[in-house]
Amino acid sequence: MTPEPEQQLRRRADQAAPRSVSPTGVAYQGPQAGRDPRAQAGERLTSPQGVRISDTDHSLKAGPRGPVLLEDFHLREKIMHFDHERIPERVVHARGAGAHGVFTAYGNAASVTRAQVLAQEGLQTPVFVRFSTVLGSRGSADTSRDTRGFAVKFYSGEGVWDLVGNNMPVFFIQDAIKFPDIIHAGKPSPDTEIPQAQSAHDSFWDFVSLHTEATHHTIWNMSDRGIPRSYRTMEGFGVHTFRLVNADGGTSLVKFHWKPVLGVHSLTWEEAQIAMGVDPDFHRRDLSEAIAAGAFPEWELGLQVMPDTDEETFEGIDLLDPTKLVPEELCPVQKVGRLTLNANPTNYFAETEQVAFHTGHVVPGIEFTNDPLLQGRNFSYLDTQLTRLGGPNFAQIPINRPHAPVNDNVRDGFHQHAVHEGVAPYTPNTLDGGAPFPSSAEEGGYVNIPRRVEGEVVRGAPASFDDHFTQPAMFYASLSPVEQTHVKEAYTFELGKVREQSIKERMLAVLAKIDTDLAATVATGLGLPAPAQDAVDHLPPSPALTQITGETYPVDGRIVGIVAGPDADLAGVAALRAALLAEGVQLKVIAPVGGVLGGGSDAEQVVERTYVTARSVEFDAVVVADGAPTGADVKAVVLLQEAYRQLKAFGTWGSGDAVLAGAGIGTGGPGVLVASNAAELAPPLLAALGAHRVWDRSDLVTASAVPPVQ
Ligand code: HDE
Repeated sequence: MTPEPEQQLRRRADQAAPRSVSPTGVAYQGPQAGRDPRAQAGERLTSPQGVRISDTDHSLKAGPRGPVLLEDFHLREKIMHFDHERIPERVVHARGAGAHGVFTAYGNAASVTRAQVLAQEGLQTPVFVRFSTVLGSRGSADTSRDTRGFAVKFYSGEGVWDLVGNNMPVFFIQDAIKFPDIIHAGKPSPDTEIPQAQSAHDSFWDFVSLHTEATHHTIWNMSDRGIPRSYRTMEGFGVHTFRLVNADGGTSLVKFHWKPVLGVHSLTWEEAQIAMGVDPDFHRRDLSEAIAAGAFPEWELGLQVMPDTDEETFEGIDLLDPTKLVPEELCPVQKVGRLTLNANPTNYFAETEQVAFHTGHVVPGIEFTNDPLLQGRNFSYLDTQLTRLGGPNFAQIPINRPHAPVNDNVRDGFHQHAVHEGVAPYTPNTLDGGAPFPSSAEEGGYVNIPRRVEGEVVRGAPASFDDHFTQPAMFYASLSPVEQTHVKEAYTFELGKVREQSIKERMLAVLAKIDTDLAATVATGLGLPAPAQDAVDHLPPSPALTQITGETYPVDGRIVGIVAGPDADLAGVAALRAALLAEGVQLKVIAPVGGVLGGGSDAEQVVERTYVTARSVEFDAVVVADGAPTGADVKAVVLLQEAYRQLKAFGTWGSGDAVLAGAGIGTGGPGVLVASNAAELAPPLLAALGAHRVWDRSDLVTASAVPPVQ
């Protein structure tokens, strides 16, 4: 007699599942389009060799009390695989989040490059993007002050192109040979392994105060760029100057820019710190939830196109020096395409962890310059994959596979997945009829544009690489007063965590070259004398470098918290929700306890956050509904005060102003919107969200008044 399926699978009662929700429990239906045949197949538990397993809960023993037998191949296979589930994390950029998407070319880049991915109007190229922090380990918090990686893999018809950039346009070092030094200085101390994912420690500031070519990148890190609000609100930069080649062989020197459609927007330092504790996955969650909600993150790709001259400079700026940017006012960014992220990964490990980027993955029409940092990277990224992904065949891992046909004559090696046929994996051959054949440029082959190389063999750098201060000074001068205040606070915090006095003093001397007031303010904060040194002359400020533009941006995917309770105007809450949702903004109800408000009524509202689970950082604006509980609960007061300090817009109608008053927030203050009903609140609230923050409130809240009364 055939046993019942339940008995066959030997599920214990507490293992019974209500229904199969994933392929793990779904019956095998043969090979299916889009399914990896090596992923789960069939409903039976098997060994890796396909042997059906009768019991995976007990090891094989000599009698119920043991000992365990060495011949238990199932135990050994299961544990052996488990023991090796982790692979080495990336030495830098270990913490990341990825997404799939598409890049659509506008076609106007055809004048500068023959790369179809950029040049062919309307061409849609699938992409995978991985965002990351640099210093932290894989399990570190998302919102540390750090540079963010912005790596894009284009699966183009001409082969894979990886644009492996950052959210800052400059780098700490000019020569790849210094990379281990800066990273060793930034990583936790070798003796204690403290601190995790922080630059606020002695060794980082020791190095950057000595190695002053790091000054420019460091001030970007100390600015609001070091703590983005979301991956969706970051700019991206290729950093290096690349050489693009068009169909006629004409060359240009080009810098790549990603411009977020939502505008550039950052966290406040308070938000970043709170999020590290209450939601270490802050950016990862934001990205996946936005995509799941259909608020697809978008960027436009822009090019700064500069003539390819013998000097390789533009307006006196050395284009081979990765510590220098080219102000957009001198060379405008021309938009050449749009990136849309529209799908979350299916499996974090298979995709986001195993994706392997490499600056050397380029397609015809995209070439390198002699930037010594780029040249070093072209070695490093291949090399690192050997250890991280266990051998030379990482291009066969699904997320790394080109969408163009591959016939590469490389064979064998660790984890070879292909069963290659034929006898002649070499060139030239007759045994395979000479195949595979090389391609000319006309046939789509990668043919380097001739470029002259000459010079004496030296360990050195051009004289222009010695200018370490004019561009950081220009960057600082370009910021708005609020952003300058944030930079001062960031240096004061970071150097305040440094123990060694001489490092602080040396760093103050560096700051004095950027701006006298900056150095003096940080010195005051540290309790040290301001250095007597003049700041350097610099280029005129570049308005493109400030984030506070006065413009308004789309509000898709923003989140508004609304404080309510059983007696609140729930019809009003429902009306506000509908008005916000129509613009892609979510409303989350915050109430003293969980459950449903107004259960059974037309306007019933599910409580999404309680006073215990809500924290200011997850909302872009806070509304207090008419009828919200007035008894000043300390957690609600903290929520409101934090959101106020974080320059978030407030809204209220009816009796909600009394709740705000209980938190010391007056309705006359900047960005506190009072409406006569919920529907009237929606338009000004949406406008305030589009401006990112209530910048007018900044002076008030940095004055440290507690509570922040107006
Ligand atoms: Fe990287 N970098 N890097 N880097 N980098 C890596 O590659 C390296 C540099 C960047 O999401 C590693 O696969 C050297 C600049 C991103 O998978 C490694 C130098 C820029 C990512 C490596 C640099 C970057 C990496 C670690 C100095 C911005 C994450 C694991 C010459 C333009 C990619 C890996 C991802 C990752 C080396 C400098 C960006 C070790 C030697 C400049 C976004 O190969």
